[in-house]
Amino acid sequence: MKTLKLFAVVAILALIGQAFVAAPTSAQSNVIKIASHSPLSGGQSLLGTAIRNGTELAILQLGSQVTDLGFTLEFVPFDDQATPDVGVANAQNIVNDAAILAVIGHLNSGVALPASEVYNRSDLVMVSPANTNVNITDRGYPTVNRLCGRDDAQGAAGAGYAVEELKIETAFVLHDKTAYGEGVATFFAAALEEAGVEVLGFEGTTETANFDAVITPILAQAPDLVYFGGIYNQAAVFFRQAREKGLESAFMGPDGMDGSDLAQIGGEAVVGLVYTSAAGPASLYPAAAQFVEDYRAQFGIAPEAYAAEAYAATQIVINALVNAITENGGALPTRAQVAAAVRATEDFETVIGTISFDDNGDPKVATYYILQVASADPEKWGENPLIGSVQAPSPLTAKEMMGN
Ligand code: ABU
Repeated sequence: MKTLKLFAVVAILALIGQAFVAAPTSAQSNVIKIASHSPLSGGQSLLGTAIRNGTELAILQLGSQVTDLGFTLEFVPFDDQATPDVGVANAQNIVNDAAILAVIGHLNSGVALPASEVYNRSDLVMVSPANTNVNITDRGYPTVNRLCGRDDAQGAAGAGYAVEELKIETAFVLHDKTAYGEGVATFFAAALEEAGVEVLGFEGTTETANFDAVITPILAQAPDLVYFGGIYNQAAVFFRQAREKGLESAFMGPDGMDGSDLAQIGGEAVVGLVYTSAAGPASLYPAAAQFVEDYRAQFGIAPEAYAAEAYAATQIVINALVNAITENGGALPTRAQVAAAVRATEDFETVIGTISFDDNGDPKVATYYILQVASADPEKWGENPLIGSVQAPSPLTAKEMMGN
């Protein structure tokens, strides 16, 4: 009899425990949380921290818009470690906290793609400051939006510069085998070939330390240009070793190069490297001067790429929260209501300019910046000159402009 009673108690405790673990935390009626989700540790934490900081600064400065309506607003940063599995596990924890009504993230498209499947199943809105892979928005999810441009246009913009300004005739294209790196490299190589440039090689590599096996065939072919579709922490090591081995080709890459750690790791080898970015230099954003000052005062460092975009993404989320609460008669809105309010963003002034989303969550028009590394000193990263820019409509906007 005693044993039976014990079993009953254990069974009840197990059930309570299960309910506690599996069920989403129920939202307190007056607590709203905004999460950031980006790499805060590892080799890409420079940009991941910029995303986290930009989100936090906006909440600190603008959160009163929500708290004035009777809610408590909290910031919850998550570290995805630039790793898809970690991002998905975190995403599951995020959707289980019912007070989280929006996510600002990610840095890596390869993490954002699977994590946003989890958010979307729970109607949780994501606003990405940085993810440029075309499939982020081409899935047409009502919860997935981004403030930056797309890799089809970024690849074409880079190729246009390489052909018209660098006048290259041959190129070797590398990528990091991620959704982002391979995607943007594919668009870049296709645009080069369309322009008549001979692409001598198209290779993926996950090597991070010794690039001898990659460099040797490139050295033998001596291309005019080597492009690396990937992120600075890996690419800078490659570029440095390639120069040390005598490779004289021009170097180029996409927005994954846009971090001062490229100069920190690559040194003189990356001076002169041309990179495209979907993040504008802060000096180009008229409203950003105050942001830069405030960011330095708050965090003691200069904002890296995508910090201002994360701030802008949070501006959009806070505005959407206010609209959704108001439309809900002052009560806590559902996640779906917040997602709809974000998607309805139209001609909204942010620190990076005016934003309108199309029906897929792309900005209706995006700018692609072309910059060149001017110094091996990482402190001078913000002084890299802008050497070109291209504006392009999103695919849906382009269709509308054609009258389809
Ligand atoms: N676009 C910059 C970060 C890389 C990515 O989208 O995966």
